[in-house]
Amino acid sequence: MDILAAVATGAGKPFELRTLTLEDPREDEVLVRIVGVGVCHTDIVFKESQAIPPPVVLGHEGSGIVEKIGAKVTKVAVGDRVALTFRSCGHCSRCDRGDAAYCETMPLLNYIGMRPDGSKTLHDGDQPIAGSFFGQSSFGSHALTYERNLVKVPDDLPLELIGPLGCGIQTGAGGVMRSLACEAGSSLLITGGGPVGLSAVMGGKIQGCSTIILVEPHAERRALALEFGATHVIDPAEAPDLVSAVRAILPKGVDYAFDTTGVPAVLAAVPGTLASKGVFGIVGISPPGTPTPGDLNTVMTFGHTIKGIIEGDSDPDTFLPQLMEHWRRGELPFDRMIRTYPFAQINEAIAAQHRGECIKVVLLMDG
Ligand code: CXF
Ligand code: ZN
Repeated sequence: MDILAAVATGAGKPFELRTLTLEDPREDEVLVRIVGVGVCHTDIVFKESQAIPPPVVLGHEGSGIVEKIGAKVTKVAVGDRVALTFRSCGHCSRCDRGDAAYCETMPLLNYIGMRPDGSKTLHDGDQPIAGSFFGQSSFGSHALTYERNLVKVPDDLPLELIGPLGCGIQTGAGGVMRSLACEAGSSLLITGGGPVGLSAVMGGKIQGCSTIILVEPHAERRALALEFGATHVIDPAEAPDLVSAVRAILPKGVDYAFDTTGVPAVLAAVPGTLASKGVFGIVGISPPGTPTPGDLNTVMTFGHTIKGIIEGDSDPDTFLPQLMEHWRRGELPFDRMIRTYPFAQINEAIAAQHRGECIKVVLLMDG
């Protein structure tokens, strides 16, 4: 079938809107008509790094309506409203124990730009176009995806805004609620107040953290963080020494820290803010070659843990419905971070996000 897609053609170049052909679903595949799709920083990293050689259709925070299913698909039916998340195999040692985000075949299923058998789902005339990004490539009017990517969306939730639950929001909220599992009364430092950091703030509030400190240069994001449950905000321009700024609030340091920036200087400073037995969770993508933060003898002496986190250790089938319930109760007002743009304005939307004018972009197909 013909679809409209935003094609990444190279570093520094705008996305190009093109009509492509998308294959019919195979027996284990699901065709979804995309209604909305969030833009995650990872989409930009893949576009600019050309980690998947262009031309490629990115996008991994889609939501929409099931249009066609393969013969072996039973989890969803035509007409279902669905959120799309990352792909996992469902039968390896990690999936078996509920660690889908660390699926043994995660790279193959999510990051290589084609099906694991090497075939490509998208073409521009005779030219194959890379796709299958996160098992979806949802920067398009339609996406081919898989049962394990899909979570049904009840009618009372805004389907067009729900895509970011499948990556950025589950990464931030899940990072704090599942990966760090911050206990009630604990203290939490979050560096970076983008969509992931602000979701972490909401996750910290849900967990009952008694101190939630957010470090973020944009004033509007700091203000939103205070509304979402942060107890303290730090403007790095005013307080460039992170360790003294945090220890002025908590002299013994924080129980948990969570970096969403990937900025090497920030990563290097955070271990100095940790209390004994402190745990430092990392979700920000840093430049290749960035060393693991912390001095090894200090890590050992104070019993620190440095922890890499993917997708907030989410088990999407159970965690996304929990996040939806938190939204219903007003505990996860993620929609307040979102600004919508028509899909055709993808380049303008990303430029506005880059300038810090909006926090989370969601592109609407009928926008
Ligand atoms: C990312 C996390 C860092 C590695 C690449 C994928 N996940 C979501 O955006
Ligand atoms: Zn993402």
